[in-house]
Amino acid sequence: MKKIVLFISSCLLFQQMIAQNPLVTNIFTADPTARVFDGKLYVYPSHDIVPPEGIEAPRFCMPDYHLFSLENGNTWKDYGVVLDQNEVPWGKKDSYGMWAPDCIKKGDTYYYYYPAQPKDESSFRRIGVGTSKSPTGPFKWEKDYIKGVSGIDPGLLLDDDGKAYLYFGGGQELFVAPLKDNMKEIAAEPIKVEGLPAGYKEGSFPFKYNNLYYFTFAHVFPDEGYTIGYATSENPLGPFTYRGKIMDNINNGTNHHSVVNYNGQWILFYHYWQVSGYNKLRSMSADYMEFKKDGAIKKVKPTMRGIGSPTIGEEIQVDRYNEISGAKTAFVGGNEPLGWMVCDTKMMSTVQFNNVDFADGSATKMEARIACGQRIGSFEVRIGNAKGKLIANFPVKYTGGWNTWKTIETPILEKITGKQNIVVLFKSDWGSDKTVNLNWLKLK
Ligand code: FUB
Repeated sequence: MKKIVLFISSCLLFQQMIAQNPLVTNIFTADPTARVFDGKLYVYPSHDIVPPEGIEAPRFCMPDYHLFSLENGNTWKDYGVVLDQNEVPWGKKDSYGMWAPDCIKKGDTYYYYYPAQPKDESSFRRIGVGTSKSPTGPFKWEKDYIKGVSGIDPGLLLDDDGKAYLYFGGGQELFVAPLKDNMKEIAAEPIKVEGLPAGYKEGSFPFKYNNLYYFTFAHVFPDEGYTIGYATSENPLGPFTYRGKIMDNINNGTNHHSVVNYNGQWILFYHYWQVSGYNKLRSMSADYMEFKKDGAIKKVKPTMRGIGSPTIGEEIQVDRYNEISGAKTAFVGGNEPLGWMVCDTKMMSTVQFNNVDFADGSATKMEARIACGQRIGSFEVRIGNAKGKLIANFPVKYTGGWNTWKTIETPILEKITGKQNIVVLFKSDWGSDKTVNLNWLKLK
């Protein structure tokens, strides 16, 4: 165990410096439910920990919940523990079973739903609820669990007519029940969510788009493992029609997700274990999602790039690219801080990085961290594509080798504002098969 913790600590240190995905690296986070409240993006995940000394972990070791908000488009603020397992009024003490939660707003009240192991041992998990006037709590926890509901992974839908529905469960079948106006009791017996494919399912997450109800869920295919699937219906209670996968299996132990529209862009939140290398210490991630014209969801591929939007003064880690052509990425060597670089940059190779925030256009210079092992070359930064507007030109010279790093800067040639996709175009004047190794760019 000591070895696992040491390995994880060194990974955490590394990830903190360069991370875009996963979203946070100071703790492990799983089952991310993202919500937008009054224009601000919040995430309500669960929390994986390394089992404390002497604790026999019950599958996952999950003692409490944190919650996060997105600040300045790029930083996740951690509000600390919102609920500890031993504060659950009806919960079994030290059960380490605080699995996937959800939070929604009705009127001026926020309702936080969570599963936990009940002390009356009446079920594997029951679902409790707490209320607050703020999305970040503190929440007032109901003394008892929601009667008539037994299962994991609450997913909430608040319909346009003010009616709310609680979806939940894990197994071959998932369930839905309408809630009473008080949001703390079910208004009718849960029914099976009809129309879903065979196989193990969990992680219910419903939402409504273009008057269609989308029911999304984690779905295990025996020969593939965990995927994220979706089904649609014209009725929140179903029956639904299975429409396919949103995310293929990503070699994960589990996957669990949510879908949110933030600033006009759809985002899929999910988890992965890229930091720990261990499928019970997961890290939440997010990538953009798109709909087709017929309402189908395009499959989302997990990226390292994620949804971050670096702005003036922040490192643009170009190895977290959106597209790359004629170049590769590799681990940085030499005396450089740990990180990754774009390398083997052939003549006219490109790397594209989306959503760079030029803000009010006050940046006048661009910095680059480079290493160059040949005599001369250059790279350009353009807007949109390789033929787009030229905004910066970096001549490069021998820095002492491909692992000898130097920060160089050049003027930004035109005032650029707002969020832009940038393309770096590499040019080798000597016909060499590589131009420069590039660690990061920065607007100044
Ligand atoms: O995080 C614990 C459980 O693993 C969740 O409740 C499931 O959805 C799966 O992600």
